[in-house]
Amino acid sequence: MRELTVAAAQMGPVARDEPRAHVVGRLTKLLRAAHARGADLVVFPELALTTFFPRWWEDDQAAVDAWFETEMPGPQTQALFDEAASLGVAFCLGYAELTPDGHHYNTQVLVGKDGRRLARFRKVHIPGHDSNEPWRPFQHLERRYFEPGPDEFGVWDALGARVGMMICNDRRWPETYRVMGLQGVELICCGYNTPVHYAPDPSQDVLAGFHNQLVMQAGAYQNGTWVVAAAKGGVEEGVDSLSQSCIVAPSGQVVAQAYTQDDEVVAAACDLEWCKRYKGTLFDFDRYRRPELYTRITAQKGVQP
Ligand code: CDT
Repeated sequence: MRELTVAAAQMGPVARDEPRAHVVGRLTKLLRAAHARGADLVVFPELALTTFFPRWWEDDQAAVDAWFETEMPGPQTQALFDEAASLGVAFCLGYAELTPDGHHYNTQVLVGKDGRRLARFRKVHIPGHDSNEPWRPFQHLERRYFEPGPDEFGVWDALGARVGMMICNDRRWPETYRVMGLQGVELICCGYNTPVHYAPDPSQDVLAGFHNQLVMQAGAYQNGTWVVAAAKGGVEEGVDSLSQSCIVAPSGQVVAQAYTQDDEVVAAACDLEWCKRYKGTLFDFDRYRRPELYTRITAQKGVQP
């Protein structure tokens, strides 16, 4: 058995004026709680260091850039890296990244047990809109503030596993899982901020939790992989966001789930060999897939009736 104990470190709301140092203190406390439960790897939410700022239109680019990190670790986050290294815990952290040449990405890093960065992933599917839409009770301006990540979904040999990453909206798309599945992924780390109210179609609001689990359970099962997903949930600056952080087995079963809307750790011992039961049978890609009949998936973007 190859076993990895993983934790989803869910966060409650982060206020607009909450200092980074305070947020890092909360993350460190979660890290310690996860370590006390035997975690080898702790997954933190998307944009974990700040409030979910795409809910506001902001004209002043300097004010926008203040939500971004220019270094990782930087002066504010070094303490988290140091604590993780001293505990010997790996972690996955989501943040807004501003590169030296001026690119803005919604980014997640995988950091090893020695505190060194193992991998970096930039969100591929950027949801929401890019213009001010005052008819909405709040904005979802990810498409204004972030560029889509330029790289395909990678999978890395780390922590004795094949580890992949995705960020929030990526988890809704089957291509995300399959591209990683085709690289033998065994564990996918995901952070998310999901407002419960979906202004373009409020009939979906009541289904937010169902859809969250639906996509991750399907993705895990259809690709024979573990999925660990950490939310930043609760009512943040007046906007209710989904919590329900969870760990999903390759069987598609949810094996752990958060029950609060606050800072909370959920953990599970994941048998990585369990992936083979699915990858080697029903979803033996090499034996059963028909890629010659799927070319439309990469050749075409929208619907062509
Ligand atoms: N952060 C993020 O990607 N949230 C989206 C909200 C979609 S509605 C614009 C999500 O898929 O959960």
